[in-house]
Amino acid sequence: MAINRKVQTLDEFTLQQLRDFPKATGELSNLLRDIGLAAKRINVEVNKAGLVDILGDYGTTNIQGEEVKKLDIFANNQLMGVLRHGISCAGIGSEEMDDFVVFDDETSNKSKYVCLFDPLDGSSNIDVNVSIGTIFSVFRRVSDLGNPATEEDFLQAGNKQVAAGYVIYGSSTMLVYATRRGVNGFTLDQSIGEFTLSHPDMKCPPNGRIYSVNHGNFYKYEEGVKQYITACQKKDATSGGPYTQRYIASMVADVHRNLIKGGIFMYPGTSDRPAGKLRLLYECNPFAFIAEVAGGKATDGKGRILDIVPTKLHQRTPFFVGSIEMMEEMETYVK
Ligand code: P6P
Repeated sequence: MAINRKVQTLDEFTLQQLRDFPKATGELSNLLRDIGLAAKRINVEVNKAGLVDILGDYGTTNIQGEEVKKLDIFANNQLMGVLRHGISCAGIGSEEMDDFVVFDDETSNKSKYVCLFDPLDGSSNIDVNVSIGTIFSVFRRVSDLGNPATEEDFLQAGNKQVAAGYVIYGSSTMLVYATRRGVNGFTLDQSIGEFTLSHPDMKCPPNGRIYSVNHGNFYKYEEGVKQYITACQKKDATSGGPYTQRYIASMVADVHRNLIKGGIFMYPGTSDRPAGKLRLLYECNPFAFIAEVAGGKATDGKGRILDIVPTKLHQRTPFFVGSIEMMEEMETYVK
């Protein structure tokens, strides 16, 4: 079978980036390849999830006598494992862990980067077979190399991210990541077990007609949000065509669709949860970075997500992200 030389794998792509930047040490490329490896291992387990009854329920031991870990714990351990044993990451922050984990070994302490991630966002959708995802954010350390990473390395504003991305475990498995140079999407080619460049230089359409929000919370939203949602429902041919509401309560899937087709995703604050539900460091910052590099916009309803200086690992924020013209119209209602 002829090998398709035109298709570039994630490894080849990151190495090419390295060649284009001779001054680069290769640490970021290594880190991204490490994440790609973890994603491939997570993908295998996510695809088996439907077979859990056969393989043994999570939290029990399977027929081999091994403990069957909950998928999000499994995903967390895969990511932490590849990053701890790599040469590019000094520590991590994870949705699954109460506090930061500083690797604190000689090699890790010399590493330039720290990583934050939600190892398996939307995992509650696994048993209904809705696409789920991994979300990650990479910062250059501000603490002295050679010493263990510190909390300041993790609590940086999102505008300091050097890379951010996500993996979507859906009808196909894709890894999408952004650096300041652009957003690129890689689809897992199962025949060679490699992520291959399928969506080069992704751009968020400046406008769109998809709006994504949980209508179940409508009466808990602030007035401006309710007015904008109502305006979305009233769009018709005179305003460029009716909008359509798409929301599958899996952020990676909802935002990925809107990034490709154009649209706006909202998880506003509510009367009972004014800070909303989504986490700043490992859900909103990564998608805000990706959206802005792709030409879109991301705010908390009042200001730029990437300018928020975090104080806590798991802090939440209201979140609006998407096509720039839709975001700007939303902002005329939501102040
Ligand atoms: P709700 C999944 O649990 C998640 O964290 C995001 O992936 C998703 O966008 C959101 O929560 C859905 O929340 O309250 O609408 O069910």
